[in-house]
Amino acid sequence: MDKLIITAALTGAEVTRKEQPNLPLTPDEIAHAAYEAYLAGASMVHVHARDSEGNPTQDYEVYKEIKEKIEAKCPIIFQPSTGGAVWHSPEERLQPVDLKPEMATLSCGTCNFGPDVFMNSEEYMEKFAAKMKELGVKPELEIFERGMINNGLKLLKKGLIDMPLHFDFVLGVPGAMTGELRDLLYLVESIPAGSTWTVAGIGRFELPLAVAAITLGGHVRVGFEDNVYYSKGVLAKSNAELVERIARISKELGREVATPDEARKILSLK
Ligand code: KMH
Ligand code: ZN
Repeated sequence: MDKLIITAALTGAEVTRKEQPNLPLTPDEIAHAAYEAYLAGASMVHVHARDSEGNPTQDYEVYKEIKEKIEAKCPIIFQPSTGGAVWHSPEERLQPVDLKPEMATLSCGTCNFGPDVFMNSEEYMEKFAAKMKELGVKPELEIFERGMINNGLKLLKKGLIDMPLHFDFVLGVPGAMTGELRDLLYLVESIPAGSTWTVAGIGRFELPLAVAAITLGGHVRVGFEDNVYYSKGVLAKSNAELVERIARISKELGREVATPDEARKILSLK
């Protein structure tokens, strides 16, 4: 089994300081949170930018500042979001890809997202994939529902993405697939051999799905984007605290945690 890649999803687009007082918002705060997560065992950060008022933004310059600040602190893999917030246009969402990060997310279909709709038409999935291919950015395929795997495989068939694929199963979003163990098992058995996968359980699904992924040979995403609690009713102190717990459990279960360079090899990053 490969070493475990832990991704820290530091900020997200939806969480507020009201819900999590320690949510990193500014480029300095996000870079500091990335560094703490790296020290705790994360080899990748999934990043959403916020503007000076704390609102989600996909602005190229803000992502550039965050990327540079993280790179100045540690060698963690920088993975910006192209999902943004539900109200961002596809053009806005694509901006961080111009930074040529090693990876970026690529959402593989449309679903309900709480009271909203997260729109990802075939036309735009293809545009996102083509741009990532052109710039040498490896997509992490975001899967919120079973049918989205097929949408990803269609991109593969069209030559817009390449093997080995890397999937992120985002489970437990209200309005999309639930986060029971059977959901994860169904998705894992539905992807092509040779692919890698990680799981991002939302809210109360985060920890049980993470432990399942550790034992199944997958990888794990934790962080305030997905879950602000350490345990029921108890807020986590930091993203790093959530990462540290996963690293500890993984080592207890006999699975070593990957460094960023080891993660680069596991994910076939250039
Ligand atoms: N904020 C969600 C609407 C991604 O980062 O690629 C979409 C999202 C996915 O978070
Ligand atoms: Zn995200």
